[in-house]
Amino acid sequence: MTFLNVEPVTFDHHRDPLGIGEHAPRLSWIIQTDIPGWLQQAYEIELSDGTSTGFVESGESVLVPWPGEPLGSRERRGVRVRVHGADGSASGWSPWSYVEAGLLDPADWQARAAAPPWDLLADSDGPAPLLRRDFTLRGPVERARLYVTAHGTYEAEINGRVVGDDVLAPGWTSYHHRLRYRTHDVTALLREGPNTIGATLADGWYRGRIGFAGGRSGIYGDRTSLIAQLEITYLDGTTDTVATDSAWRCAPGPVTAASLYDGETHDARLLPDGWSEPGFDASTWLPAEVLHHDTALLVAPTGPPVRRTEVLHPIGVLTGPNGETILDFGQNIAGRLRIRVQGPAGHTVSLRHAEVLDNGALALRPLRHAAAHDRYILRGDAEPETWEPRFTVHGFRYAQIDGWPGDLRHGDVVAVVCHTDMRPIGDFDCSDPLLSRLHDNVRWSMRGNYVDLPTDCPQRDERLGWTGDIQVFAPTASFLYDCAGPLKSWLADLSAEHRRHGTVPVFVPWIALEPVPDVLPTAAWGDAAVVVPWTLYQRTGDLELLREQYPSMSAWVDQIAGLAGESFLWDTGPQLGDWLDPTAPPERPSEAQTDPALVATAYLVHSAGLVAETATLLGRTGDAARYRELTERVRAAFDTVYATCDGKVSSDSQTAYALALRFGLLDGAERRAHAGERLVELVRANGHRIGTGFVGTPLICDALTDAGAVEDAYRLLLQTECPSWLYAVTMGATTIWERWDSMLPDGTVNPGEMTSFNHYAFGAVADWMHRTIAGLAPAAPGYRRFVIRPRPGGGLTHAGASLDTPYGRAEVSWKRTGDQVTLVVVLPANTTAAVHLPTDPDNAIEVGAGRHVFQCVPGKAAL
Ligand code: RAM
Repeated sequence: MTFLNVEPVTFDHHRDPLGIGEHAPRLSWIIQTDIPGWLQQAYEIELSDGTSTGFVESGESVLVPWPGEPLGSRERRGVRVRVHGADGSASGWSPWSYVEAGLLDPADWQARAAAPPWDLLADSDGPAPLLRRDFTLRGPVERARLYVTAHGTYEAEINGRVVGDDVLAPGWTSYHHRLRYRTHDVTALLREGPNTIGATLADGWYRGRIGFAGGRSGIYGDRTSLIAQLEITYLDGTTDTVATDSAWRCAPGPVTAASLYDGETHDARLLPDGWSEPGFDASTWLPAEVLHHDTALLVAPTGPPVRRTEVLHPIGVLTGPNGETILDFGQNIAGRLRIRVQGPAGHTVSLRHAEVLDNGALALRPLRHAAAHDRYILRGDAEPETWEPRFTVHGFRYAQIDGWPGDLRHGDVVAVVCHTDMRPIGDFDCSDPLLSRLHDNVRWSMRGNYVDLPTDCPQRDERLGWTGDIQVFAPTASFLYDCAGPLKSWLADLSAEHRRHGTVPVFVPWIALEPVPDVLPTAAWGDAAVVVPWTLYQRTGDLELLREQYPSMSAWVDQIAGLAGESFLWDTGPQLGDWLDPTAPPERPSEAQTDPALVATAYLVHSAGLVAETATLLGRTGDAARYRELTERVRAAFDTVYATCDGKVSSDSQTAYALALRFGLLDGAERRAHAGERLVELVRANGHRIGTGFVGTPLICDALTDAGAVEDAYRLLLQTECPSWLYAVTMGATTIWERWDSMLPDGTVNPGEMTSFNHYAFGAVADWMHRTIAGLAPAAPGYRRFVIRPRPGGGLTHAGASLDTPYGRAEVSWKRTGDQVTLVVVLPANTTAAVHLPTDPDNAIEVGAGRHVFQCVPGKAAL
């Protein structure tokens, strides 16, 4: 008996399709079957409103256009699907899945921006006031939705219960252009009769201090406000709306200071008992002031919110040089502590955070102007009090606990990991424990650097959406997590900032900070405008995303082509270059070995080529021809100016060759071969230690592999001496470091003022591990087709990767026994693959869905 089932339909890139912003979300489904080589021939979609497509002859099962009437605001619809196979097989209906639209029209919003009066605020990062309102429900409720956001960060409550499990809502978008709201199903929190809704409101990114070099406060506004609209539908079909307005009342709450960087102070004695429940006396509370807000800026989320995703217990209790109690959580994370404490009223417990220790004490210098210091002032209850800060987040592994009353017991202090709750989809594992740990570290750096947006680091006074970092890391990010939804939102911000500033800022959302007050085009950073959407298209098959980003993608290339002018070389203006290559002086990270103009011109070729391909896909033939010509001209200029006739490239550095080879910048097979040989020579001469910065690092292992030197790529990757990927692992790293030597071999912290222990950029090599060590790579957008080409080496005895692709789960693993390699490939339904056996990498075997086992013996055909 075979089986053929369709999993519940999913909508666009939503993890939870409640309150979506699309009128016509695209539909995807995964087919589970044991029929080998199964391919879809036709599908039928049925909507709960009776719409049916009938059988549509089509193999598409990913991001299929919405087949019915567009959704209206608040509208909910069920969807199910069944499929026919090319072999005549037929599935039953999938279970129903439901999608519900949010408020799609700015006119749907009645909520005003309710602002606590000045008296309740400090300059910035001070108290987080409470807002509340009582209301009465006329009868039993059928359904209720809370549409909510804020200028600031908020936590909402209804009848004494916290609404949802979002952390740091509404997250950070480019608030000048877009402010995300959330839709919560709050039906179960309401009851007939008296009810209360309330919220705690902190400054967050909107009004709090953000940015390096002292940062700035009040960047988006000097007043925080809550924007909330509770819509109730009664069983009898009538409705009521309770929205923020001047009827809301405000008072100080227990949070007396809240800063994203500096931490939170919570005085539990100040919590008004029952403040978000009916019957509370709020007569002394001050009326909220109603401020203008632009409802056109409100957007629904495209991905999941930040949540608490894991709890870690300390693995050790250490004593610092002055007798301090320091907890070691064994893992560098973004998050905060949760404490359970009992003691006298008014007693303060202090919590400080750091990523590493310096001479046994917390290393606070790398945090720069981020105090990362939380304080809890006890209420003095008879029962233990539990507290976790709500309006801050820290990057840490160690925490110093001061003022703990009594003995600290197991379970009293735990670390709560917080980040965007993306679905983990990809994994890698191999026989080398250091390499497996490196991969874990990459994943942890992704987790630590996705607190609502892709950041550079989670701990110091920075945490900005640096474009270059995600540009190099996007292929790895999109393998480890389903981050298409979150990145789609960030790219919408990128486009908005791009339009506003006339170029792509080096970080998005852009905030003007000394010493980079101006928005200047910067190679490899601004190229995120092109590379990130292109990468997501490759990994998800989302062509609409390319269409949305196309104006920004093409405008970026047009601008740079303009700067390059007649010479077709981008050799003007300041650049970050091959940032943090290991030879750059600690205080001057852009002074790399590789000429920044060479990097910039190489990236122009790369981006112009990707825009040409995008234009072709979008049917813009005129643009496609123009960008192809531009690509060729810049490439030719690069080749003439930066390469000799025998394939030697200027700067003569690992990065220069990696760029020239991977971006296809050199004419002639022989010259390319010479360039490859020179790269291998350089890598060997450097004792297989890494010589690249942000730009070269994601490319070098591929460049070596292409040059026929896969063993050199392995030796580079498996190197443990500084600088190398595994050096940090041997030094006990649990995340990827910003610098190759963030910690020096003697265990001291790098003297550079910019030294983070959680930066994902150098972790970009994980993409090579997935595609080349394990051999799992897309050959068509969305992994509709795979290229399986594992390259066993480096003394590994086994390796493997798995990925939940848009079509379902794919797995590749190999195991070496003597000179024989067993390769196992599992492909999801409706996909095909070209499998290149390690013993015969130049030829491909065609396979389809199902499990395939190959015994590869050198010199023999596969079994
Ligand atoms: C640092 C950031 C980031 C990098 C920029 C250029 O401040 O941490 O990683 O992209 O500089």
